[in-house]
Amino acid sequence: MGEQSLLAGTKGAWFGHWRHVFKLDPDKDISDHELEALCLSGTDAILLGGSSGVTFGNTIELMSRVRRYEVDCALEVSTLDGAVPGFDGYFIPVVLNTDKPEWIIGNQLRGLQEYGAFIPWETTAGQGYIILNEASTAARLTSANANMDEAQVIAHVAMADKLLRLPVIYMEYSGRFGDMDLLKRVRPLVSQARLFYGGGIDNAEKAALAARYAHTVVVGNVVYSDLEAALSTVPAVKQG
Ligand code: 1GP
Repeated sequence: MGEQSLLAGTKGAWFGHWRHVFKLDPDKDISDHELEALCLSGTDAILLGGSSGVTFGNTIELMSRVRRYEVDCALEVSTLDGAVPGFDGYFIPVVLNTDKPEWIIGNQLRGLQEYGAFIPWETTAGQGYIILNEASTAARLTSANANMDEAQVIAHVAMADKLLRLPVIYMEYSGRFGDMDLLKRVRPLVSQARLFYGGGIDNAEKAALAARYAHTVVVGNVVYSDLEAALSTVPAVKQG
């Protein structure tokens, strides 16, 4: 599937060309050697984000290490503490499948009140998170209703893409490889957003599968457990 289904708004966005992303957790250790391999791998971006333990200090430290390389470096702002200036871009997650208003607009409003004057809007985008692994930290933290049937997921996709017109829809299975049939059925329903997929990609085959349907494939945990496998996902996505 090509990029033709994307309307100009998202296609021209600062993240609109990303096919492959490594997501790094500022709260986890990574050596200079490993970081260099990731930054020079050909990935389109290094995205910093995590569900717990993210602070100003560990975020700015990891950002400055990634900054030695030319690769795009963006931040998912999931805590007020971790809002650090100097990134190429910022994502503001909005959890769509939770009943807890603080994860839909509450924390975001607090952030806007506190930092609104400093937000670089040209390079800031809302992410509509659909959290689909009930065992993940993100699901537990946000009380996400992760056990949804297909019709419910599709309604959430329509909410994000058509009603809210969010620039990113993020099918998040963090820690578990997701339902590729569902991802396949979601893809043609997305007309203006960029569809991110993340969760459980720990080899080239899974990366290639996800890349068939997602615009952008996010690879996280395997970076910390098997660097070679993580690196193998880059050509798998890019050549797919
Ligand atoms: C996590 O979607 C990302 O937010 C990637 O998931 O860590 O399971 O690769 P994994």
